Amino acid sequence: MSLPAVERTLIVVKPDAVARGLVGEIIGRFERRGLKPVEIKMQTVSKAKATQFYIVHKDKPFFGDLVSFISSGPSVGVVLEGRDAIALVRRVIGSTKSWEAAPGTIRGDFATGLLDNAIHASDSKESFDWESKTYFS
Ligand code: FUP
Repeated sequence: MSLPAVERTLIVVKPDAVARGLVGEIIGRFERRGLKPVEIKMQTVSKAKATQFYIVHKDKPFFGDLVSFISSGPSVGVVLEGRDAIALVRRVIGSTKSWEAAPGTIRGDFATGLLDNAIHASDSKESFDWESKTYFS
């Protein structure tokens, strides 16, 4: 069986998880799965940057809440590199809906709501390209 290709993806430890002191715990889970952090940045994103970051959701009813939440305090963006990184990271973070996220996933262990779900992760190469360019700008 051939191994999957090496990819890069972006995770953002959201303000709820940063406030609760979970940065090391969350990044550590990816490192222990063999994913390597290759870029890292902590910042409180401006509303303007958050609007660009979440532009794919601009017509959704929860867009304003999403922008306000991600810009409500410090967050930590990390580019992770590894085999099948995009899909692997999505498995490690768990379902978007915190109440459905399986125990043992990051959201299953730490998410407390739909907005305060501890972590964001790119779901495709295209979203990684856009989100990493925006977050690290
Ligand atoms: P995910 O990629 O798992 O973060 O999920 P989505 O891209 O579907 O959603 C992005 C963010 O919007 C999530 F953090 C949760 C939030 N959201 C809502 O607040 N309401 C909804 O109905 C759907 C998503």
